[in-house]
Amino acid sequence: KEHDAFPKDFLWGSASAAYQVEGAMSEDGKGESVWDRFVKIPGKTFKGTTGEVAVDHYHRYKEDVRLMAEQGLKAYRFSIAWSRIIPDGDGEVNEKGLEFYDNLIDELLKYDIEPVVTLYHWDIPQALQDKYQGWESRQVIEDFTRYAEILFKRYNDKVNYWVSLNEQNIFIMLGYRMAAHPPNVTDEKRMYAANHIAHLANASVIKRFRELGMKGKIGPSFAYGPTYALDSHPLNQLAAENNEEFNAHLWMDIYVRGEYPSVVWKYLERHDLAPEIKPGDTELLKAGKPDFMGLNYYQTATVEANPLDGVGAGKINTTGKKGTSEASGLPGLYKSAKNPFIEKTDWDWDIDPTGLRVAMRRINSRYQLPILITENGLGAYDDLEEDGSIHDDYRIDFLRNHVKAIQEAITDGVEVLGYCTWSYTDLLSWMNGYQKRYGFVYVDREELDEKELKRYKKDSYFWYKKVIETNGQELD
Ligand code: GCO
Repeated sequence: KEHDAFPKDFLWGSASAAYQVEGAMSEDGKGESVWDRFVKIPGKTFKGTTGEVAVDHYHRYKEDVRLMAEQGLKAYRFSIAWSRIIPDGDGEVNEKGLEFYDNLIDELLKYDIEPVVTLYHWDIPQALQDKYQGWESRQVIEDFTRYAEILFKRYNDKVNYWVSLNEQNIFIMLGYRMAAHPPNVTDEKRMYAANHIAHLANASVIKRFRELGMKGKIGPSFAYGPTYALDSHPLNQLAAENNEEFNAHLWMDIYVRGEYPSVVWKYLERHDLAPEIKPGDTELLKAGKPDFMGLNYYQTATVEANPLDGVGAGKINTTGKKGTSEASGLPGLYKSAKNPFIEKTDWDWDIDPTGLRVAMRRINSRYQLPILITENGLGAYDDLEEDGSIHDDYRIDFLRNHVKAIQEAITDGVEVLGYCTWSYTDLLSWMNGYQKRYGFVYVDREELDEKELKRYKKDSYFWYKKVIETNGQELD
């Protein structure tokens, strides 16, 4: 046999995030989040799009779950909005907010769909940003842990898979280095300080999970794509090593071992960028070891050497135009390069299924943890035909090749718990508005005036249905 089969209880899933789907921005007592505020700054999102209505999942969750059930979906990953549960972040609990997630979870369980619950998908309450600068204050560790504990206690009987922080690397780098996410900062020192505190908060929540004797499993979702060197020039190979240290090990080593990778730590010290380590920090970090590594995989990175006076962080393109992305890097360490062997998406992202296999093997051999693929998918323009069909064969190709790569990684000996595609329905792409579509289910936002937001099944919906039915045997 050329390949191992997918495990019997493999979680064929799909994913979303509160801000990107729910809408109902200030309904039922929800507080303001940093994203509700940030999108009002001109130029930050494509044509100023906001999540005020999003795809109105808050009111249409039953319809969405019914579509999942019809498809045979085994798992649905979604995030809980902190500002629905505790509107000001550290005060009164909002029972109405909890009720929404009670209902969503019960609806999923009714159809035997495993809920995978993300505690934090980038939407910290604005009140905590105003009060103490959010992730920059150690007070957030206690407040985030209290919030998590409320959810742990409420859903221990119903939820088996928990995600702590979603893509800490992304919200930290885009928030504090590139000013492309809240809190709209470009300051390396503040970035590493906030990142350290986010690590402590992540560990604290996992430690509390253990103390409470929770029955499920918990881990972070990490945005990882392996790095390739542009070519075999030793300095370019070194740049690839640097990129892995600064963009992957800096997070995953701390999650799993509670320790900064030495290359990064020495660099931070030399450049006066090191965060303050207080007594007890290392113990806390070591007590936060996850049960699995959640992997969000979209693309690989290709890099080459970057001189000391070379390119820096670069800019993020929210114009919706292809080909306007520029090189970015860290001076003296690495800079991005164009990989001549790899095709691109409509948004200039590399399409590289082999990179997923490499990612899984690297995580497996460096950390020896099972992997839950918490995101993978293709953002593209889709066309709704007159008869209500959407022929997204490019998405089917993309997903098929990635599922094959997972099967190959399983054959290589990697333990994989499941695969959540990004995303279930079309949703708001944080910076790219609604034109960048990821879903199995098309949402017609043209009808927004009438608040129609009608759902249509794409061809990929039916393709994935068959994949699930055959437990990954039939991919064509
Ligand atoms: C986008 C992004 C997101 C992320 C997700 C990360 O286009 O905005 O691709 O949808 O993938 O939120 O966890």
